[in-house]
Amino acid sequence: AAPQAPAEPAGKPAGGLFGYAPAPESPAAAGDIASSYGHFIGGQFVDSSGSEALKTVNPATEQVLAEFARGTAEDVDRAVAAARAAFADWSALPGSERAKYLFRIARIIQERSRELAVLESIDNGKPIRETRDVDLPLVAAHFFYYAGWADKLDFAGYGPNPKPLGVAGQVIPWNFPLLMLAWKIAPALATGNTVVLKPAETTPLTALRFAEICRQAGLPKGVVNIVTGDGSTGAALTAHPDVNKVAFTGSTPVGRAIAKQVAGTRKKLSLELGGKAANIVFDDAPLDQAVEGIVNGIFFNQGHVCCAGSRLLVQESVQDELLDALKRRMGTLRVGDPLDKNTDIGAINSAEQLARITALTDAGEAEGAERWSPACELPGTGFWFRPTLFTGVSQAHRIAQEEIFGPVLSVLTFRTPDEAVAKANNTPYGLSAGIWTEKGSRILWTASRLRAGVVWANTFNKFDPTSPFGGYKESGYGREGGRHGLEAYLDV
Ligand code: TAP
Repeated sequence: AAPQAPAEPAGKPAGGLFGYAPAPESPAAAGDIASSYGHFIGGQFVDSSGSEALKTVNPATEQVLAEFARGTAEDVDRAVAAARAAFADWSALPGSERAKYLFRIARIIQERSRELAVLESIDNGKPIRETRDVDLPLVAAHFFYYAGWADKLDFAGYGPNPKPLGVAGQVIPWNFPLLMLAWKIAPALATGNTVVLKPAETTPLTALRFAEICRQAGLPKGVVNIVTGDGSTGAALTAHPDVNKVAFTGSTPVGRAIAKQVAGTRKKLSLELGGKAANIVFDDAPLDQAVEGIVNGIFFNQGHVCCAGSRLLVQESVQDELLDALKRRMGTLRVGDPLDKNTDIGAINSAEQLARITALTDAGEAEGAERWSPACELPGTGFWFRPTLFTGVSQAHRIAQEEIFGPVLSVLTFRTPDEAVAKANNTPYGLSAGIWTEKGSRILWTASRLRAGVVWANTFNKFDPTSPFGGYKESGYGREGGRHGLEAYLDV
């Protein structure tokens, strides 16, 4: 049955900013994608001031899914003005009232999770098993979690009555489109900010569907605005003089450009950038369990994961045993149709990303590392890459230093724990790491020496909205998630 629009929130003032009625239409079915989309500004879908349209394709079939507007500086200006106009009333609402909207959004996401999971898989290429069991539950959990904070900000540790910043300009990547949106929008709204968000060029559809959910939830106009486009649209947003807060997730080069742009302004900035995580396997680790963690660490979401365990550091004495088991397990991975529930590895998100992965793996071979992949079948059309591992990798190799952002694992070895730590820390990044060992003391010893924002022990790629996430070094600064995630949106 189609979920019903929820009742109006209690205590809602009539008319004005709050006079917006929930959209009457029933939620579209999963496959119901419009042929073209405008922006979502001031609570309505509007045409762009420009005439340029971009296309989003299904990376598993290369078919065009929809056209969408390439946001101009004028579009961004309109969206920021709408967010500014909404800010006074939204920030003045009691936290308990803002929480009701967030709880409502979270519930609608749960109700529409199948539709959203399918849409995300079609637009991004990721397996439906992941969108259904990982992305969507985490998206809803994030809204539920920050809804809980909205009326407790006085107790968040930032003193009494902490103030929102104003209008947040948020730019997100394509690897977890809806989850990155949730990481950005939920804490911003809970703390009383209003938002203009730009989704990535290759994955705009779930953000646009989220705009419908904002209408269904009766969210006041202008509190959330979505402007689609490319890098120029993102740059217009982060450069806009009436934006108070810039939140960016994406590549380190773009993050660096934004940091320069924001320097000397009064904007508060948080950056979640790239990574090159080490997954460290000690000789006492339960190897079967470690193999599962390594596979999850690098092949989850096609390796399009900033915190992917893309470097395996294995203790020399167990290298042969571990690699034999890992290769056997990689041989069972199924690459193919993202909508097939048995698929382990879906499509690479774009032709450009496939070209980047191909170039870096070619460099790995040229530099002398040994490449191995199981002989799995790949579909004829679409963008695909076999799960791949490289042995004989040295620390100076590009595949040991640069983020590949694909299903490619670089294997290095170590003899002592000190050597493991030194090698793990020997990259410009510092986002995450994994440790596999039976010894609790070794977990603590190693974790305290790793320059990584997140360290997993005997697991990998585990996320929870209560837990802060973010990097050291060139992986960025600021934290998202948990109580720490509030700070990015408060004047503390
Ligand atoms: P980017 O090229 O950096 O793009 C990220 C977003 O920024 C996109 O929406 C992009 O628009 C936009 N953008 C591009 N140029 C811009 C500019 N000059 N000013 C403002 N915005 C601009 O990264 P990507 O290729 O989408 O994502 C992959 C990278 O993101 C990887 O390096 C990955 O590690 C990192 N990442 C990090 C995290 C965390 S949590 N640390 C999470 C996910 C991804 P277009 O899409 O139109 O180019």
